[in-house]
Amino acid sequence: MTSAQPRYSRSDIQRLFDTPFNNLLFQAQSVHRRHFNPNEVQVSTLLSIKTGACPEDCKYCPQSARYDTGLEKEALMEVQAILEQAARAKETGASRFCMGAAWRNPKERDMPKLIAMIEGVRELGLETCMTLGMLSPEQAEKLGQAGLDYYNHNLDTSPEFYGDIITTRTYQDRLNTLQNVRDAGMKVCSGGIVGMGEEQSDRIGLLQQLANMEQPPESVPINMLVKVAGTPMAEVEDLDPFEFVRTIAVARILMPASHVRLSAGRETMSDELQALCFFAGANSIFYGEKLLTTANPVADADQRLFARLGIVPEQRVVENPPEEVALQAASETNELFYNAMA
Ligand code: SAM
Ligand code: DTB
Ligand code: SF4
Repeated sequence: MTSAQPRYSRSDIQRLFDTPFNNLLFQAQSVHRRHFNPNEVQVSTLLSIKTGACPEDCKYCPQSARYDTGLEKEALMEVQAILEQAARAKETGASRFCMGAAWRNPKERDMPKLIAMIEGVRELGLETCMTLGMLSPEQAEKLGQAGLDYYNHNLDTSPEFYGDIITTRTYQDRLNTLQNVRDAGMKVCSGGIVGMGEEQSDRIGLLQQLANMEQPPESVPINMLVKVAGTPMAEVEDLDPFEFVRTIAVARILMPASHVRLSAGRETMSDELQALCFFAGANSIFYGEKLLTTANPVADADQRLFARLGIVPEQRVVENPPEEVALQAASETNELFYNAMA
């Protein structure tokens, strides 16, 4: 552990949540500017590569086999079909392609196909991300070797509230997977969901877990629960939108060098609320009309929002890219994003 990494107590974090809104946002924006260009937002596109029939019981999730959400289940997609979607995401201006599977964990027989996906998406010049459930150290090693840049695995909520949401895997299982991802040299994407009926102390507990990691995640998705009919969480009460903005601001202050992603839930947020989230330090979004199975704002709407706010997509950073990709990398993302607007 680097000695510079602070450890936050619950009361440190409580104090931030208790700060008057304007002061908190000013502090978050000041921290944000020390680490990032405040007018750039990283843009990722998601694809569900294997949909539904998941054996886990996550109460928020439309893909769990335990709830009847009317979702059509689909087997693992073929590599070629995935690469076509990735190429389309690139054309629309995304810099990272995230592939998600409704699995408890990948099976050994899936590994060669997963590796081919990673190699193919990288060859297109996109950053790669996957979220496939739990990973063993060996699986993490193989995916990292294949060139996977990020692995997404969320803690979802505080250790205290976790057992109310998921019973089929433990908090420690999740921490172990994140450690395996780190040990394999990949970047960690880990965050949670708010608006599940949790207390503020659970939002504090989640952020405390993330911020106190030996090395905090490079990417921290903050999802607003998407309430899906048929899941046990379909009717939970809405979270106060200002409390959502506060959660983003506190994440920004606690993890100043991480990308904080304004993740699921944008479909029901106004442009004004999203603008407040960007001011509070959110600097990444999922872009494209679908998340995994639920709706997301269409690309046009996001392009208009970015243009109105003077925000530009962050340039992608591909480590050791093929030479021709490296040559194009500097200007291409912006061009693609704004060409897609025309
Ligand atoms: N099955 C893998 C797993 O759970 O690790 C990967 C896919 S899973 C859908 C990825 C993440 O999506 C979950 O950890 C959760 O944080 C988020 N998620 C799922 N359903 C959601 C919903 N209805 N609203 C907001 N976020 C959701
Ligand atoms: C994350 O934190 N949010 C994304 C991604 N990681 C995989 C998933 C959101 C899923 C929302 C519900 C759905 O579309 O199925
Ligand atoms: Fe399965 Fe992931 Fe959904 Fe949980 S969140 S039910 S593990 S797809």
